[in-house]
Amino acid sequence: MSLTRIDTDGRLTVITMTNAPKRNALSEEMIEGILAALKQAEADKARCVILRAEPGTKVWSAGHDISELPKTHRDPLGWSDPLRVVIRAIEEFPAPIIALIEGGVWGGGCEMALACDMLVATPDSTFAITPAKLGIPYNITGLLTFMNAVTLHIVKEMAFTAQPISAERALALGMINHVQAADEITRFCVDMARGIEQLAPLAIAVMKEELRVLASAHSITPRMFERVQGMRRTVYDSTDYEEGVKAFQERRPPVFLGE
Ligand code: LCV
Repeated sequence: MSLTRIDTDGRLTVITMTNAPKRNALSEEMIEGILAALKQAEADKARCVILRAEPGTKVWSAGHDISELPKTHRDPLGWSDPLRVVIRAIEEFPAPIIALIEGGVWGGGCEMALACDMLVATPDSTFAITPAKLGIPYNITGLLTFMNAVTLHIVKEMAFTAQPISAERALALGMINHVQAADEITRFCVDMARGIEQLAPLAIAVMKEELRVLASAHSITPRMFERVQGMRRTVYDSTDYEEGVKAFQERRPPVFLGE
């Protein structure tokens, strides 16, 4: 059974995550579904894509599938990790992707939403950056996604507290584009997509790629990169990393010892 649904009229593709029982956790299977839908949308020369969960959902995405995180001693967010692959696919898709958000957006799900080009959320939506809850050393391009969405102080507050922020606050911070009532949000996003469809797709595709290149243009030396990767290794080699995943699976608060 697929964990995503694709609806398309050729110009607009709507990708719906349909694994509500698992809160649309970004498992390898879920991500394969999103990637396949993006591939079909590109083949259809879609002018716009909407990425959403089922209407009325309480959780847009619970983030990385925790049960698929590697045991210790392996980078949990390496280049070929499915979450990293889908973030790049969204960023490189040659047309605007609108994240239609309802409910809670967690961790890697928050990064996936922010990797989209515009975000429209219902008033009850929330956004949380959760690595500190699990003892995960988030990766450097992932943190850049957050830094490109809000100011550094807000990224730090969200990452260091792991507390969700409301759609209202996210809008005030410029992290999302619009807040729309649940009974209007679909029409609002479709209308935005229909407007985009009337514009020059080549110009939009090139501007999207130019903005991606500019947003990722940060100078970091090989020495700086290797130092940070070494620091991340001490985290995913730690007992805290094991504890974070175990505590979630045992449905209990984690006890982090800093080792
Ligand atoms: C697998 C899940 C998940 C899940 N994975 O429903 O950003 S990083 O670095 O942290 C990155 C590594 C990342 O994204 O990690 C994941 C970060 N996500 C979170 O911390 C959110 C974890 N989930 C929750 O806190 C709750 O599930 C929320 C608040 C999202 C929903 O709570 P609710 O009470 O509505 P349950 O917790 O009962 O979850 C329903 C089912 O979904 C599974 C969960 O194990 C349960 O499965 P079973 O019914 O088989 O027990 N589930 C939820 N999130 N991220 N599985």
